[in-house]
Amino acid sequence: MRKDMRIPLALEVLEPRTMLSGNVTAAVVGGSLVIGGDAAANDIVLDQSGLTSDQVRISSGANATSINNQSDPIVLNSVTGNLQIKLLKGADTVLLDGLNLPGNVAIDGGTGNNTIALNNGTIANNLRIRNGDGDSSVTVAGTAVNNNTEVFDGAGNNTVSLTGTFGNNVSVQSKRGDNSVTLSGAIVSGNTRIAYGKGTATTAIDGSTFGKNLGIWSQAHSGALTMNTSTVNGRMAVYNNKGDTTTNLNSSTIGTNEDGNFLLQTVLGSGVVSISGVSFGGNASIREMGGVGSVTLANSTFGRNLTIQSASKDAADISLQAVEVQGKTKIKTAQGDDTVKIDDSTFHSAVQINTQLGSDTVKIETQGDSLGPTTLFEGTVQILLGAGDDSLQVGLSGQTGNSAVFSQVVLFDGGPGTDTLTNSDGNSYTVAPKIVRFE
Ligand SMILES: [Ca+2]
Ligand SMILES: [Ca+2]
Repeated sequence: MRKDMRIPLALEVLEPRTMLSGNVTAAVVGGSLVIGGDAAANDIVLDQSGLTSDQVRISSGANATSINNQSDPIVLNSVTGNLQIKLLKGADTVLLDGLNLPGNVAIDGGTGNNTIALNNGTIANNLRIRNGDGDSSVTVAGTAVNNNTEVFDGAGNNTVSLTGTFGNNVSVQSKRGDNSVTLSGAIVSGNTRIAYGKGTATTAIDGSTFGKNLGIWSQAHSGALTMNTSTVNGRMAVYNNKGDTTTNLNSSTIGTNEDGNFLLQTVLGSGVVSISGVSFGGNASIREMGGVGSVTLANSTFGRNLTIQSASKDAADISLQAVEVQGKTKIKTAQGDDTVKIDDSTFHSAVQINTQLGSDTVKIETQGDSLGPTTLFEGTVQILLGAGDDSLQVGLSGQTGNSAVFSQVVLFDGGPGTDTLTNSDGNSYTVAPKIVRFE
């Protein structure tokens, strides 16, 4: 209550007012600041405004919470070690506002719908945040953590947002629920690991740099991964075990050298993958094991091999537009009426397209600009259409922009079934193509 408010006498007799949001105890023990909450929804703010570097002020947040059984803020001295906060049950709120701390920070919100935020501070060692079951939110903004950062959420619908500098590894783990993790303007020096339990998983990465590897695991979920204008120096792996997922990677670098492999694997459920303006340093592999799959690659470069594999019995729709692959390219689909389209691309090594069962359609240079770039195959090419009534079209008659150049041995094999080949006049073959099993 503000002091300038006129308080009716009838209310004044309630003073000292009952603290609806409980009490926290705070003490410095052996240089470490130890804060403990109770079963109520505690709400505290820690800051150092106007204090010396080893002092910390603890105040109540908006929901009046007493500290050491008093309503006024308290200042504790000689904080030279760690900070430990345990708030137990209740929808607890804690804000670390501009704190510069010399040791480890561990915050345990306990169960309940907790809100934990760190704003513009420095943590000299590790940061560990834990929430029990409940719908919790964790926000780390403009903060530098010099060592490892770990966030663990229990069951519930949780959000985690990380912005700042993370000096070593980052791990974000959640149990069952609809969870979202956002890294925006984050600079991580070590490995980054994001792991979801069952439920919906939403990962948004924007303007971030990962010094080593980035791994995103989902036990069973449907969800979305979006990555924009970010760099992964090491390897990147995404595993989606169940549910329908979408993956959008844009204007990013994955693997700054040839060891920086990329793997995206969808086990059950449909996978919709869209990659645009991405540079892959190492091998890139996209594997879809179940459900309808769609893979669209545009304006991207691949430093080593590119593998796209659909093992699903449903149709796969694969499109490559203006991609450049240094290593081998392998596209393999299973049952279902699959479609593979390639335009305006350059393949410096061998290409194999194997569509196996189903009435499949392969279209090379059929939908680009009529005067635009051609597709260059500098290595051997094998297009194997497998069983089913398949169709292969290469180029559009009379359009220089829709034609392909083949520099090595070429095999077009229609496989069993009634297959059709349209091989336009504008295509260029160094060696006459071997054409088998087209009717
Ligand atoms: Ca509590
Ligand atoms: Ca709690």
